[in-house]
Amino acid sequence: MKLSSISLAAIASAVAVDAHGYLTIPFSRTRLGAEAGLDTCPECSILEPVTAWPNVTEARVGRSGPCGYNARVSIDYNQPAANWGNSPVVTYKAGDVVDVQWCVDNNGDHGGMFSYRICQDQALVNKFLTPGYLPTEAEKQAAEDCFERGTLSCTDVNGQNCNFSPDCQPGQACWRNDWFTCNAFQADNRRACQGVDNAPRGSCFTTIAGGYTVTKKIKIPNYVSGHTLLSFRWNSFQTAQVYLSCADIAIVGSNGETAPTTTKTTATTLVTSSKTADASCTPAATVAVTFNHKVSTSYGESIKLVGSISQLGSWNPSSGVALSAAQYTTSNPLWTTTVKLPAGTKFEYKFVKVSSSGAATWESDPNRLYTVPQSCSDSVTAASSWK
Ligand SMILES: [Cu+2]
Repeated sequence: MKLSSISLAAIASAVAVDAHGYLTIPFSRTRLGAEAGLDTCPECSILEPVTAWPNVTEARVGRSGPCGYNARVSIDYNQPAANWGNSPVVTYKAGDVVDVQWCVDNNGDHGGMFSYRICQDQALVNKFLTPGYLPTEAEKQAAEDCFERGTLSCTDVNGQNCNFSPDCQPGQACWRNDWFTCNAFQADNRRACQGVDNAPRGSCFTTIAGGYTVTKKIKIPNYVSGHTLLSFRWNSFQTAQVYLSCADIAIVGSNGETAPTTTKTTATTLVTSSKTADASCTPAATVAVTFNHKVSTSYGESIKLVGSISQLGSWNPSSGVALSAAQYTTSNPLWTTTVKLPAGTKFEYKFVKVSSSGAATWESDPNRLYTVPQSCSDSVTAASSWK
C-alpha cells in the first residue's frame, strides 16, 4: 500500500537521523552537562560511522573515548570541566549490587547491546580526571581497551535476566551474555531498549522526543579508588553508531576502607587538584552543596530550592531555601545557594519561582534527584537550568 510505504520511509529516515541515549544513573558527565545548560542534546554523544554490529567491540573509539564526544555542541567529556569530572557523584562499596540506568530517546531506540565497565588501571583513568588535560586519542583507546577488559558482566548479578537479544544468532559475535541486551528493535509489542523497563515516555530526560529509562543491575568489582570512572557503552543494532558516556564514582572496600596512597602513580603528577585525586583522605561527613541554577526572572521575582528533606522545606515553598541573585546578569541568569548536608543524603527537589505577590511556580515533572556524594571532598556543585 502506497501510503504506508511512504510513512514507513519517513519513520526510517527519522530514526536514522535522530537518536539516541546516555548514562543517567549514576549521574554521568553528559547528564551534568545537560543540567548545566551546556549540552543541548545529551543523547547525541555519538561515535559514527563505525561497525557496531554484530562484533560489539570492533570499533575504535577515536575522539569519543570512553566518556564520549558530543559533536553537536563540541564537548569532549573525556576532560573534566567546571560542571563535571572534579569529584565523584556517588560512592559504591566493592561487591555491592547497584542499579544503573540509561535513557533512550523515543526517536532513536536502535536496539542492540550495552555494557557497563570499570577500568582498574588508575594511571590510565587519571588522564581523564585531570583538570585542563585532554587525553590523546591513543590514551583514549588505551583506556577504552582497559574498560572493555573491565566489563561488568550481566551474569555477575545473581538472578538477573541475561537473555540474548533475539537478533543475535549462535555463531555471531553478539551471541554473548556478559553484555546486556535490548529487545529486538523490530519487536512491535515491546520495543528494543525501551522494552527493557517498559517505563512511560518522559521517564527520563532527552531533548528530541522524550526518553525511556533502561535499568539494570551491576556488581561493583573488588577494586578501591577514591575517584574513578564508570563507563557506559551502547552499540546500536540498527545504525552504525556507538554511544559512550561515563560517570565519576568512588569505590570503597567491602568494609569501608579507602585506597592506600600506594595506588597513586606517576600519572598523578598531571593532577593539579589534589582534592580530586587523593584517594587516601578521610571521607567528608558534611558536604557543602552549591546549587547553581540558571533561570531568567523579572524584577520582583525570586527563586527557591524546595525538596523532600527538612533542610529544603519538606516540599513547603515557604520553608524552602532562597537563592541569591548576586551573580545574576542578563547573559548569565545565575541564581545560587549553598546548603550543608550530610554525605549520602538522598532527596528529591525542584526549583520554584516566586512572584512579587508570593505566587509559586514549580518546575515541570519529574522531580530532580540528588545524592550528596560520599567522598573526600567537602564541597560539590550541582548545576542546572529551569525546566
Ligand atoms: Cu540514533
